[in-house]
Amino acid sequence: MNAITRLPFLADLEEGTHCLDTPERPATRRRYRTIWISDIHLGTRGCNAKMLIDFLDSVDSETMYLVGDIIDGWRLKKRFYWPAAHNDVVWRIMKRAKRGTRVVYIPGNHDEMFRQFTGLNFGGVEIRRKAIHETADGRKLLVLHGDEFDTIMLAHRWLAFVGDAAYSMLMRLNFVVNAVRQRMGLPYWSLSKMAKHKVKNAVEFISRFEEVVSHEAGARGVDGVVCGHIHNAEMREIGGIQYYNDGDWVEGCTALVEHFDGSMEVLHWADEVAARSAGEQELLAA
Ligand SMILES: [Mn+2]
Repeated sequence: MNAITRLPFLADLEEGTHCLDTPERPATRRRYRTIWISDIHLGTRGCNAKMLIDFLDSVDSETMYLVGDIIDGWRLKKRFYWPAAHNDVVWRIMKRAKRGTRVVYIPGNHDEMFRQFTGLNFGGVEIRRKAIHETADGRKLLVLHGDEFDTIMLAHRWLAFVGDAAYSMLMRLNFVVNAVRQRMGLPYWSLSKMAKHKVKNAVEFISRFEEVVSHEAGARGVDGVVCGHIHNAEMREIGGIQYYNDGDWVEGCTALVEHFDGSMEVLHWADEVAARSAGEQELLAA
């Protein structure tokens, strides 16, 4: 809790004033019915706050869901890291709520210290454990972070651990094999096969998570589910349930959006920024 009370925006909130380090771009914003973002991990070096600030200044919506791991309380407790850009992200979200956007914050496992405020309204931001979102075309989507399935995933995590143990054993074996090969004057033996084994494990973990979440959502009688947690943006149908993951702002820089007709889309913001600057270059050349 200590790290949280040290966050500078809490003091600013009481005064009701704050100067943004990066001023808001007053450009006309692309409007969506709903925006979902998660896994921002403010308070860590990995967080891509610049990209997120650009996103927040470019889009607007009637409703915005913050689907967990917004602030990384785990890391903040170990080492306090809070640059101006991270404060600017929080303030942009607070301003949005003040302007009339419905902002729903569903804390994840890294910001679970905010779960104790479930049901409260924090400067216009509703804090919920989970939510049911109804799309413009009448579908009901369960919105939650996704760490609640970690216990079910434990069985798989154990398998992944076995994979890890096998991997480190192979590494040791590889060392011995190569020492022998060197003595015999043979070239080094590639590790690529083991690397592929690791990647395959990650892919299996992701698809298993998606199946577990979809199955649980189906049991709760909804049409689909929106989550985050595994830092992998996706939208696909699994066993008649629509699975949506809004990704993250550490590597992926992705958001999930609902258009006004109820159709859904994953936005890849790094691509949008690249396309925009390419367009600007063309304009300059013309
Ligand atoms: Mn998480």
